[in-house]
Amino acid sequence: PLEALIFDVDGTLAETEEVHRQAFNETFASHGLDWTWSAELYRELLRITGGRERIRHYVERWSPRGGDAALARLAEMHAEKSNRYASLVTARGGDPRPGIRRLIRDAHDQGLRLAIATTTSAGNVKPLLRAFLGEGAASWFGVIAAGDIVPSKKPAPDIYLHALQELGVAASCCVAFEDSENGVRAASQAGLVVVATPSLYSSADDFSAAASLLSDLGEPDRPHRHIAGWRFS
Ligand code: XBP
Ligand code: MG
Repeated sequence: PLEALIFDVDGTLAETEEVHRQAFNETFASHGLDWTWSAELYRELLRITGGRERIRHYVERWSPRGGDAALARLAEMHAEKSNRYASLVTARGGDPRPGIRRLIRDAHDQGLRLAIATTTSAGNVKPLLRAFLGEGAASWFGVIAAGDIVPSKKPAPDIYLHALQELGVAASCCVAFEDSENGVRAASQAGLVVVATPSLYSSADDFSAAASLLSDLGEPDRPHRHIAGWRFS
C-alpha cells in the first residue's frame, strides 16, 4: 500500500534555482569578487549538487580571480548565501510549481505521510515550505532530510535512504517526486518509484530511471502533459 510521499525541494516544489543563483551572485559581490554566474553557466554548475561543492568546483574548473582566498572562507561564504536565499524566498512567497500544493494537501487529507529529501541546506527548507504552504502545513512534513545530514549528496541514494529510515516505511510503499537526473537517480537507487517533473534547468536531463515523466502536476485549468511512463488520471 502507498504510505508516504517524499519530495525533493529545488525545482520540484518550486522553481528555486534562479533564487539560489541570485543568492550566490549577491554573496560573491558582497565578498568583493567579480564573479557572476550566468544562467548558461549555472546550468552546467548544477550538475554539482550542493552549494559549497558547486563553488569549489567553479574555482577549481575556471580559476576565477580571488578563488583561493574564497575557498579559504568557503563555509562563511556559503552560510551568507543561505541567509540571502532564505530572505529572498520569504519575500517572494515561494512560487510553487503547478499542482504541488494540491497534491500535498490531498495527500495529507488522505493520511499519507510526507517527507522531504533534498541536497539543499536544512535552513533553506522551512522558509520555503512556510512561504508557500503556510505555517501549519509546513509541519505536515514529519521528516525533513536535508544537506549535510548524510555523507554523499544526490545522485547518491543516501538522503532518500535516510528519509526512509526516519519514516520507518519500506521503499516499496513510497513515491518520490523529483525534477532532475541527479534526483531521479538518487531516489531510484534507494528503491523508490519516481515521478519526474523537469524544471527550468533540468529539461535536457536523462529521466530514463523515472517511472513517470510529466510536464508538472497540473492545475484544473492547466492540465499537465504526460511525457513518458505511467499515465495518471
Ligand atoms: C538542489 C541543489 C542545491 C541548491 C543549492 O538539488 O543542488 O545545491 O542548488 O543549495 P536537488 P545549497 O533539488 O536535487 O536537491 O547552496 O543550500 O547547497
Ligand atoms: Mg531538484
